[in-house]
Amino acid sequence: MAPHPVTTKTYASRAASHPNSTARRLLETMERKKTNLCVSVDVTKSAEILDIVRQVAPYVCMVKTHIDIVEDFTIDLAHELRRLADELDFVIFEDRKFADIGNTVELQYSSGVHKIASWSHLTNAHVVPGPGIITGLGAAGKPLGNALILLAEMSSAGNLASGEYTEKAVQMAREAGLDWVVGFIAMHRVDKADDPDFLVITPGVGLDVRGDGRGQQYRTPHEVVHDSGCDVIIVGRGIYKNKDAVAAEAKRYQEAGWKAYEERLQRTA
Ligand code: S5P
Repeated sequence: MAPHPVTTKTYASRAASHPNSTARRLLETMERKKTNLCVSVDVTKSAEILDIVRQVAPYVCMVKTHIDIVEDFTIDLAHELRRLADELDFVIFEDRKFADIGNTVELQYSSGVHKIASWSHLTNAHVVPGPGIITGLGAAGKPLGNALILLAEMSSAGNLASGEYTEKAVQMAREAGLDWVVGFIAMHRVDKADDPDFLVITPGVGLDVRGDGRGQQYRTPHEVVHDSGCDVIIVGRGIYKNKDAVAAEAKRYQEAGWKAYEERLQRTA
């Protein structure tokens, strides 16, 4: 079977023709820093988040947050993350997984204590509510140059995002337009050969273990990027669980992810 056409292209060439400024920035950063690694900083104290971000920054294209787990959150944390994103050259992805009607998600995205739209370049949404969730979030995020990805698949055992559900998620992205919905959380290339240039961003990545005892399922960067054709690997605990090796682990995943990308290009050249 011929490889998916997107997997034969460089990140740089995809950046050049992308209509969304956040996707363009992400793809340009990937090429410039030679990394398809997104670190998921799932810790609960602001100082620890900022410490991990500073340590992993040289090796990442993107930092992913769960801002609602931060116990000492103030908006200063968000402003500092945004400042670091510019200084240390990465994109911010708030993994909020919105899942309500359009009017509610617009408020959750723009307002409350977190004001996510004001500092997070990228966020994501479940498609359970239907396309209204995409337009609701777009009302707040599009004017700011942000981007949205949809959860078309999940990494956890027994999840319901498969088959027709996944196909409908992809169809909703097509209908929304690439200037706002730039891709998916998915485990493989869920888009078709003639689709616009969607990003497939993939969690459940680990080099040392295959699971976490709570349903998470890990695959290696090679399986994810080379075999499944995904674009960005998300790694959380694999990088920050050993506090003394955060930078070293980030470098290890960066190198593994980039090698898998280079091998994918060679295979299809
Ligand atoms: O299907 C999913 C979607 C996401 S965004 N499975 C996931 O694990 N995630 C997120 O990726 C999850 O919320 C967590 O922040 C990260 C994986 O973390 P790790 O420690 O298991 O690498």
